[in-house]
Amino acid sequence: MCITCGCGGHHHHHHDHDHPHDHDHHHHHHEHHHTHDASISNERAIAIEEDILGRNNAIAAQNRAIFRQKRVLALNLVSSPGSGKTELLTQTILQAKDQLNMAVIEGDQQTSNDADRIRVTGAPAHQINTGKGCHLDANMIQEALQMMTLQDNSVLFIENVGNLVCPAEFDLGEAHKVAILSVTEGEDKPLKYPDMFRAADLMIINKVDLLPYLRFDIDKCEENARKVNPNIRIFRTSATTKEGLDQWIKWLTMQLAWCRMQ
Ligand SMILES: Nc1nc2c(ncn2[C@@H]2O[C@H](COP(=O)(O)OP(=O)(O)O)[C@@H](O)[C@H]2O)c(=O)[nH]1
Ligand SMILES: [Mg+2]
Repeated sequence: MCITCGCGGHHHHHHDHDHPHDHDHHHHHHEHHHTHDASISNERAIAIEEDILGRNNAIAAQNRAIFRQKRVLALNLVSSPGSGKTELLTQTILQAKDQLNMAVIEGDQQTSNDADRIRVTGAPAHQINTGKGCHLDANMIQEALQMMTLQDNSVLFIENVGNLVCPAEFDLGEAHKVAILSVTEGEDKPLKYPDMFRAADLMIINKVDLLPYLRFDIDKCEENARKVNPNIRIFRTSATTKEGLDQWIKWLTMQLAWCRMQ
């Protein structure tokens, strides 16, 4: 749960000031625990979590309506830091730019490095800095959309903050979450971070060019992912050698066609 990592702190403090009576009423017996996050009651933590996620989902639904209206295929790319999200996007854009209209929203705690890397390809990129935030939320995407011009029938890649835990819980309005796992991370990660691999419709196993140098059992990795999510689609890629990119681009083209028929 994202709230347990502390990133919900700001939200619930505001909330306390906005609606003090609600909480007095519902959580009267826990009143003395309220001052510090560390001593937050379980029951209250769940109430706060539901509240934050409920508000996020409402904004995500608005984003989804915008994407639908413009026939935009929005994808939420989630992974740990360094799995190759930006590199994969850069190479995808270079390889597919004659066939597909693509734009990127980049999420990182600091810097505009990744948006700069994307812009080199010629595709538009908008950078969001989350500061201490460990994930993007639907409101950040809504604000970014107001600063971008979304093309009809285009693909919008949203590169989330590198983190295999918190982004699983936050719907941004995307059509699919795409989980990227690189082969240097170990084949057990789908089992250790099941929420993320359950939330994703597609897993990309990246950096397969490094397989000869590692003891990474790629079949076992796929088996582990299917254990937590039997319906997950899986592609194997290398952003460096471009192996497997054609398959991924074909999938994008098919998803976009599907989007246009809705
Ligand atoms: N060998 C290899 N390196 C890769 C591949 N994809 C990305 N990298 C490298 O991995 C590092 C992290 O990539 P980056 O795109 O910044 O990852 P991100 O943090 O997920 O956006 C960079 O040094 C990339 O050059 C790949 O397929 N093979
Ligand atoms: Mg990146």
